[in-house]
Amino acid sequence: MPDTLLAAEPAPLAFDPARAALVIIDMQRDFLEPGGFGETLGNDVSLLQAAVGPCQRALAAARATGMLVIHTREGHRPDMADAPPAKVERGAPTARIGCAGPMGRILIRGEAGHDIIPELYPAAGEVVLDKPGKGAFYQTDLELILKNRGIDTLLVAGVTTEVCVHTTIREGNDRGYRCVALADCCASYFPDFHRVGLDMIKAQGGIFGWVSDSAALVAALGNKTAARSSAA
Ligand code: C5J
Repeated sequence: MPDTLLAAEPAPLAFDPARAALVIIDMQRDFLEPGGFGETLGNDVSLLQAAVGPCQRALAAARATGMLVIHTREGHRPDMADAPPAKVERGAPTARIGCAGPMGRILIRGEAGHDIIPELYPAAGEVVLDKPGKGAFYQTDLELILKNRGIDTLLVAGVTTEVCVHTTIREGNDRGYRCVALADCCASYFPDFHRVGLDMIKAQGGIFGWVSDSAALVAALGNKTAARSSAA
């Protein structure tokens, strides 16, 4: 039974923390630090820093309840067999996916830039999900992991709001999950896209999800310490 009320738009959402997962999308050095994929595309990567502190607070609250935590990483196999040419051929020819950069080969698994930023580093036992595309469900075992854990609600954080966060929420919504974007835990290289991206989710009565934030999540989970382990 959902026993926890999350302040959200367009309406509060009742959910069961034991059946929810915090999904942190692509908080990787390649997107947040200079010299990575984000910067090679001409972006000001400092704009994404705004999401780090709120993500830390949401992550601490989720960990304290024993909630399932999933960290995703966008990237490709070193042989790039899983990288569609249509994706690779964009951007400056010397700074494309697979090219050498200051943090290793850009957006390639195992390279320094592909790793998650130290501030949000996964704890032992948390799921780290490598994905070749923008959506976390595409060509991954995410749906199987969620099914095996009885998850029905996704609390989604990370970068960027209008690309991988949006795609994942759209994919999750179509698969029947209640998807909540945690607004201050998400960020974009384009502040307007961030704002409008969140508006799109919650418009039309929540056409493909809800929008909440880290403070509301912390408040909702306030006294739910180790909900999952005590429910077991
Ligand atoms: C992008 C992402 N923006 N994680 N990836 O290419 O949003």
